[in-house]
Amino acid sequence: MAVFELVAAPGVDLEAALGLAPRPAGVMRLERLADIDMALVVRLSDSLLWLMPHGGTRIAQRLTQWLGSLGLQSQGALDPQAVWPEAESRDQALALEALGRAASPLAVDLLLDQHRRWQEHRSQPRETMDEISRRSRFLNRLLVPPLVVVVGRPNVGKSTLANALLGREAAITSDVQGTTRDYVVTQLDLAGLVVRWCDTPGRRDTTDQIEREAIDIAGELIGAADCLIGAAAPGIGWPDLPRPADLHVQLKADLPGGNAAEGALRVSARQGSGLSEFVSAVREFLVPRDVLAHPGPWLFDERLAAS
Ligand SMILES: Nc1nc2c(ncn2[C@@H]2O[C@H](COP(=O)(O)OP(=O)(O)O)[C@@H](O)[C@H]2O)c(=O)[nH]1
Ligand SMILES: [Mg+2]
Repeated sequence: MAVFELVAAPGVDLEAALGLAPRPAGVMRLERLADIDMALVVRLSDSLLWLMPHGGTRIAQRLTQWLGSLGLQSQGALDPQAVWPEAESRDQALALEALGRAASPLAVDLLLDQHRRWQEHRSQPRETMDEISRRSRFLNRLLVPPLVVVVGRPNVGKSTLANALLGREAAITSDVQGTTRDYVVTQLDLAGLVVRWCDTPGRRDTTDQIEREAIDIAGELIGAADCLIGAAAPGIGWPDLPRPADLHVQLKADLPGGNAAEGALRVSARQGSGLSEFVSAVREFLVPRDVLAHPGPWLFDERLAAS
């Protein structure tokens, strides 16, 4: 799924420009964008808005056109060598540009090495462009933060987990089931990999309008997730999901009675146990270590393939 990251110039109200109602930071909503597509929309800060449209490449192109017609310029429209005249090559100029928008600290050293790697590849290819492309799909997650969605029944400990990873009280935790009604999205640094972390509210069967919308968002999110995590806890079973979870985590591991499913990680967010193993597992799923360590070039920008 495409992600549009919109950065506002000072004084620009992005939501107003897009014809959307203002929303609190971090709260995800499902919106219709100019009759083009439905999209998950979340504002991360005063100047940062993410659009995650449902549709594929064609829809993404139409959205890009629409955003252009609103005066919102795409970064890819600029000539990198004009912006980075000190770059030794076009590859290096592209790398410097990517460096400016890379979300993850892990991207820095890799990007700085790309000029050399592409030079090597262009003089003596060791891999096909398809192979490079396949690895790059993982590495591109260092530029645009991948979407991690945690799903579990109410009270399983999802928000407490998010808070423990974040190290501050961003999400709301409560003993009362269903009190966290909103989908809360935050950027989280998982040992060098920055992700969009989505804390889902507890799902309940109800005809209530807000709950209905929440359930629609859940469907979109589960489809869009780069990493879907199913959560259970002692006395609280696994959630029913429309597709298998990528990872399973047993929360509240400090409490007795958890029947750890095979391969499930065990975490106590309250005591902090199992957190670093959990972070490693999510990171490994999204950007495997062998991909990070591979010496070949990274197709971090489609324009590299053309030159
Ligand atoms: N013993 C224990 N309790 C926890 C742990 N994590 C969360 N809880 C408690 O479980 C309850 C529900 O947690 P919450 O994070 O709001 O669950 P959510 O509904 O899945 O978001 C709260 O009272 C938390 O304090 C844990 O690791 N150990
Ligand atoms: Mg919660």
